[in-house]
Parts: sequence; C-alpha cells; structure tokens
Amino acid sequence: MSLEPETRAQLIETVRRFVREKCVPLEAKVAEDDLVPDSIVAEMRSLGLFGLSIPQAYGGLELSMEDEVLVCLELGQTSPAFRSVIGTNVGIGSQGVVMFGTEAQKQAWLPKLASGEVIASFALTEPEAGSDAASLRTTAIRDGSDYVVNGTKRFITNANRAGMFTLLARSDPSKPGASGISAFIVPARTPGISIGKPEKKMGQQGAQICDVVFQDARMPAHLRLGAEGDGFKLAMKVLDRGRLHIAAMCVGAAERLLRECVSYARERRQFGRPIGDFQLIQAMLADSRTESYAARTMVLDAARKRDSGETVTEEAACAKYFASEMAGRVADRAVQIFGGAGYVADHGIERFYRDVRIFRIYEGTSQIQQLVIARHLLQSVE
Ligand code: COS
Repeated sequence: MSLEPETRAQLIETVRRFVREKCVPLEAKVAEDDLVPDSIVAEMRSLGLFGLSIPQAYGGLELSMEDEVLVCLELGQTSPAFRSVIGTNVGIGSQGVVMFGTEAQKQAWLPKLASGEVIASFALTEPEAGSDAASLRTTAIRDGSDYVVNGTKRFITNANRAGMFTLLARSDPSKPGASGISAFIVPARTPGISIGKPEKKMGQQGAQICDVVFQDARMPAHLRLGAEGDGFKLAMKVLDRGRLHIAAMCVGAAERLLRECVSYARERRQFGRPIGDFQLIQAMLADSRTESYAARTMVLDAARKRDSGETVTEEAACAKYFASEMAGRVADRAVQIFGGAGYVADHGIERFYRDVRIFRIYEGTSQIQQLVIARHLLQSVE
C-alpha cells in the first residue's frame, strides 16, 4: 500500500532524524561492543520499524516496496548493524509468512514480528549449500502429525536473538534438487535446536550471525509454510524482495560516504588549498555521485515495478548486483580521498569499507545475480 505523499515525507523525515541523531553517534561504540544497545532497539520498536513490510491487518505499516526502499535509503546512511536489528523481521524472516502463510499462521506470528516482540530469522544457507541453495541437506521428515528436523544451518543472521525461524529443509530426500524442499515456521524454543556462537566477522559488528543446529527437532505439521515441495520457490520469492531492500541499503551507504568525502574534500588542505580543488579528487567525487545516482534510480524503478504487480526477479538482481558493487567502489574511493585518515579508525571510513563488503555476498553473491540476469535474458529476449 503506497503512503500519501505527506505521510511518506513524515516517515522518511522521522527515520532520517533517528539515523542522524541516534544511530550515527553510536556507530563506533556499536562496532566496538558488537552490539546494538537495547535503547536503540526499543526506539526502533516504537517507530514501528519492525513492521515496515507487514500488513496493517497484523499490526504492521504495510509499506509499498517503493516506500520501504525509501526508508532503507535512510537506514543505509549509518552502520548496517542498526538495520540488521529489524532486517530479518522486515524481509527474509517474515516474508515467507506474509506471502505463503495460512490465516492461522499469519495471526499467530505476524503481529509479534511487526511489534518486534519476536525476532524472525531465515535459515537457508548450510555449510555445503550457499550459492547452490537447492543442494541443501537439512531434512524435515514427516512423522505422523509432526516433522522431525535434522541438519546444520550456517551464517544465520539474528539466530541468537530469534524467536522463530523460516526454515528451508528437504522434506523429500528422494528428490535431491529444488523440488524436494519445503519451508517451515520453526519456533526457536523447539527442543533439539541449538545456536552456535556469533561469528567473528570482517565488518558489520553489531549484526550477528550464528550456526543453527537441529537434532531431532520435532514440530507440528501445521507449521509448514505453503505446500510440500514449494519451499525453494518461496525462498527465491523472498530473496527477490530482499535483494531490492539490500540494494537500497547500498545506495544509502554510498550517499553517506559521498557526503563525508565532500565535506573532507572541502576542509582538508594540501599544496596550499582544499583537496576538493584538485581535478583528480573531483573525478573520484563525480564517479561516486554518478554511480550512486544510477543505483538509486534503478532501485526505485524496480521497486515501483514490483508495486505495480510485475515480477522483478531480473530487475532485483540487476539492482542488487549494481548497487552492491557500486557501494564497494564508492567506499574504496572514500578511503583514497581520506588517504591515511581513511585507513585509520577515527573517521569510520575504513569501517564502512569493511561493512559494505558483505553486500556483494549475502542474499546472493554478485556472481549469482549475474547468473539470474543472464538466464532471464537468454530465456526472454526474442
Ligand atoms: N521466483 C520464483 N520461482 C523461482 C525463482 C524466483 N525468483 N527462481 C527460481 N525459481 C524456481 C524455478 O522456476 C524452478 O521451478 P521449476 O522447477 O518449477 O521450473 C525452481 O525454482 C528451481 O529453479 P532453478 O532451476 O533456477 O534453480 P537453481 O538450482 O539453478 O538455482 C539460483 C537458482 C542459483 C538462482 C538460486 O540457487 C539462488 O538464488 N542462489 C543463491 C542463494 C542465495 O541468495 N543465498 C543467500 C542466502 S540467504 S541470506
């Protein structure tokens, strides 16, 4: 549902102020503590951020994709760890329930996800199944009125805070590919689930990822999401949407870095004048501006197409691919413009450089996006 222009402007302004006044001053502390403080999480709850994409009937804001993207353009302007707090409830953790849940499943889970009372987490990746998601080995075998789950999931965002998992598991081991996979809602307190220690990562400290191990975890069959064998398609549809959300985060990060670069180029003096006077610095600023503008336009276009009912698998892959690679280039130029000051921790530029690196990997690597785009071209162009 699209917001009225005035309501949209108010929401964007509120998120912008929250990011600039509350999150930006805490960036270094969040990275050091590897934790987003409870006060910020509480404020996100009161702003309704956990429920951005959840239908109003279940307590969410039910934003259109375009409005969600506009919010992400603001959330992207600070450490991605802040967005990660709400990211799985807004995107990959909840959207399987929104798109494929029965009325009873929606009633049971969506209000709690929208309020942030329960954190959702998306359990697809495994030690041996990353880009090749259809090769996943975790099994969910029907036993009477239950399913029994065994296997290990890896790099699962927010697993250590999760109240529920959207789990992708093989319900038919006789089918090794996509068609043997089903999706499930799994309450995190189900006996037989254990959570690994948060991984030590290159960046995005404050956003945590862990292993999730299922050992004879038994759950009632009514928690299956969609039909048996439809899990892979559910995961792909969830990721189509998630990729637009991540692309918008990349644009937000690039716009923040560009602002930092412009103000540094104005104040830093070398050879008797501000470095912004030098054409080689200007070229880097111009390249970053051009690329971030192109990515912003792409993300908004794809979001609008999705809102008008189009399937945007290809556009979402283009946007995620271009925006994440663009953010990497913009961060690299930012380190170059700041020079030594960009390499030391004080200005936070090196932290952004590390933080944006994962955007080219999670929710589908750049190479997977290329593959998705090329497959669509080869199937559709006449
Ligand atoms: N929407 C709906 N259905 C889709 C789809 C989409 N975006 N993409 C694929 N499908 C369907 C296909 O149509 C096919 O259905 P049929 O068998 O009925 O024709 C089925 O799903 C299998 O698709 P495909 O044959 O393309 O599967 P592949 O194993 O070749 O894998 C890729 C496709 C590589 C695109 C997929 O594995 C992928 O996206 N990998 C990356 C996973 C990822 O992003 N991981 C990040 C972890 S989550 S943070």
